Amino acid sequence: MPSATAVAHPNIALCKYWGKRDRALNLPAVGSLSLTLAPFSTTTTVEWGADADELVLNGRVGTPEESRKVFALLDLVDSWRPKVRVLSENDFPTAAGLASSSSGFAALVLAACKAAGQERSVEQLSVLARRGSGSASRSLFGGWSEWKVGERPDGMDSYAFELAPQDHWDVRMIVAIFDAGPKGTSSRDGMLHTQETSPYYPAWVASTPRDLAEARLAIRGRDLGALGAIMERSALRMHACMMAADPPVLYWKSGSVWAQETVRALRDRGIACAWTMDAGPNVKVLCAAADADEVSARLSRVADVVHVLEPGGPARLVG
Ligand code: 2P0
Repeated sequence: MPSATAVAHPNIALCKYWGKRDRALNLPAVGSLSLTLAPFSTTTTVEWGADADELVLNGRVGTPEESRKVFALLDLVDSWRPKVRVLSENDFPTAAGLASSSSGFAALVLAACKAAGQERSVEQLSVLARRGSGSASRSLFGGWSEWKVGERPDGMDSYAFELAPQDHWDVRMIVAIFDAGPKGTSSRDGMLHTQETSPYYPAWVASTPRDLAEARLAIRGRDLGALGAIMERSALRMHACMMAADPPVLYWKSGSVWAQETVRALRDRGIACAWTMDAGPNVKVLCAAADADEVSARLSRVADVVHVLEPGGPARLVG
C-alpha cells in the first residue's frame, strides 16, 4: 500500500489573516505574513489504500469534526481516492499556544500527494493546505512567508510563498502561555462572526495592504523596530475589530496585558522586541536571538509557561 510521511512546523502570523472572501474555498479577505517556527512540528503518515478511512491524532481516534475536515481535504487531493489511513502526531503540547492546524494540514497535503503519486508544485500544495486551514498555506514554507490574498474567484492565485529563508535573520519567538484550556470561540467561528457584525471590519480589511508592504521591507532589511511596530499594529487592529463584533469576541486575559506591559518595559530598557496575539490569550514575542534569554526570563515572571522558538525550515517528506 503506498504510503508517505511528512513533517511541518507551525507558524505565527506577524500580519494577520482574519476574515474570508469565500467560505467554501476558504479564501482570505486579506493577505498575511508569518514566521515558521522550530523545533515544534507535526509528523503525518498517509497510507493510500486502507480498509476504511481512519484518522489517528496524537494516539487517539480523531473526532467526527476533525475527521470530516481531514477526509474532505483528501477528497480534494483525489476525488476518486481509495480509503485512507492518516496518523498524525504533534511533538508539542496542544496547549502550547500555537495553531497545530497550520503544521497539521501542511504535513497532511504533502504526505497525501506523495502517497497518491501526484507531482504538485509547492504553490498547488499551498492552495490545497489553505482549503484545510488558512494558516496551513504558510507552513509549507520555511522562514518568512506571505499568503497572497489573490483575486481569482477559483482561488488558484491565493497561495503562500517564501519571502526570506530560515537563516535570513537570527530571531526568536517567545511564546508566553496564560491559559492551557481549549478556547471558547474557534478562529473560524470568530472570524466569520467578526465580518458579519463588526462595524470596524471594512476598516480592518482596508488597513492590511500597507502593513504587508511595510513588513516585507522590514524583514528584508532585518529591522526589528519597524517590524515590531507593524506586528503590534496588525494584532491590535485585528483584536479591536473582533472586540467590536456583536456580541464581542474577546480572547484577552489579564495575563495577556501583563505580557504586553513586560514587552513595553523591555523596549524602554533598549531591548528591541514586539508582541503578537492570535485567537487566544497567549502572547508571542519576537526578539533578536541574543536577547532571548532576558526576554524569556522577564516573561516567565508573568506567564505560566514560556517556550523559546526559532525560525524553522519548510515542510518536508521524511518517508
Ligand atoms: C493567522 N489566525 O493569520 C490568524 C490570526 C488566528 C489569528 O489563521 O478558518 O485555523 O481554518 O482558515 O487558519 C487561525 O485560523 O482558520 C489563523 P481557517 P485558521 O494565523
